[in-house]
Amino acid sequence: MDFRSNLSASNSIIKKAQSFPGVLAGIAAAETLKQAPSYRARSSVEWKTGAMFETHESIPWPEDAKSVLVLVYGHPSGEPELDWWDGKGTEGNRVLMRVAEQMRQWFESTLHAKADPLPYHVENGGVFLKDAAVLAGLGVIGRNNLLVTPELGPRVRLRALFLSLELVPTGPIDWFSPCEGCPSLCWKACPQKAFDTGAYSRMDCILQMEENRANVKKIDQNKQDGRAVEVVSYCRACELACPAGHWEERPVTRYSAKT
Ligand code: B12
Repeated sequence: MDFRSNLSASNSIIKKAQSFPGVLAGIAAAETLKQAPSYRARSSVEWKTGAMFETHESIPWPEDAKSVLVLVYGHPSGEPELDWWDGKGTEGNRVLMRVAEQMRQWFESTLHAKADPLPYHVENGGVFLKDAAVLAGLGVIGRNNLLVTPELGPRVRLRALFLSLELVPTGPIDWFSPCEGCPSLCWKACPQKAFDTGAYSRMDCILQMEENRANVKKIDQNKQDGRAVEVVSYCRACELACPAGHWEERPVTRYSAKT
């Protein structure tokens, strides 16, 4: 595929992905993602069922995985239910999975190439989504250790697909520095003081998650029969404290492939 058609393919993929309400999208090169910081980091933190991602390197990516399409869905502070874990997943994640599947069908029928919606967990064959999003130009990593987007700050959730086409990446960006001049509100907000050493402590954060799971919340989720449903509302203190992004707005189309 020559450069011009490659560029126009990137643009039409982004345009299609962003036609879904509330979705932003970007493209990263799979080769570049393999070198990203999370792939270089080592950890074997135990958490109930065992190491959370120590096996991630043992799952080889498919050879035809050339690009990664990253999907971003806003979880504004005013829609907390998108983030509630109901035992099977969260509503926000289900939205992203539906969009990923529709993108797969569109990609295969329109561009006649392969698209693979990826699992969420790296140890099941997924990718490190924050790194992929940064490389795709969707934001930067903030002091809260999260992807911070210009549109919604860190209040977003991510999914990705492998694409079998080599495409022009849409990032990274160099014009967005949300933490500059901020008195680290995210660090101060953490109930476990997980940033007290000046870096994110995964172990402290996990303790908070365990506490959240022990405190399920009852809500009338099923509006038809009014049945109470139990959900876990995981801590979001470090994202909700972040002043970056336009809190009330749903994102607008911003991205196009670089020339
Ligand atoms: C395992 C996991 C957890 C674990 C461990 C987290 C951890 N960071 O280690 C636990 C359960 C504790 C957890 C907690 C949370 N998580 Co979590 N988690 C994941 C998961 C599945 C993998 C993350 C991982 O293991 N990373 C590897 C470790 C080694 O690296 P890391 O700590 O993330 O730090 C790396 C990056 O910051 C990167 N990096 C740093 N600087 C730079 C610069 C550049 C240029 C690049 C490219 C990369 C980069 O390198 C670091 C490693 O060196 C991802 C989904 C996925 N498939 O990616 C979601 C994910 C990261 N989690 C998410 C969220 C929202 C949360 C929570 C807010 C809880 C919640 N309510 O959902 C907290 C926030 C924690 C925090 N402040 O980091 C979102 C993040 C969205 C965002 N805006 O960034 C993700 C992407 C899932 C999603 N649904 O979209 N999580």
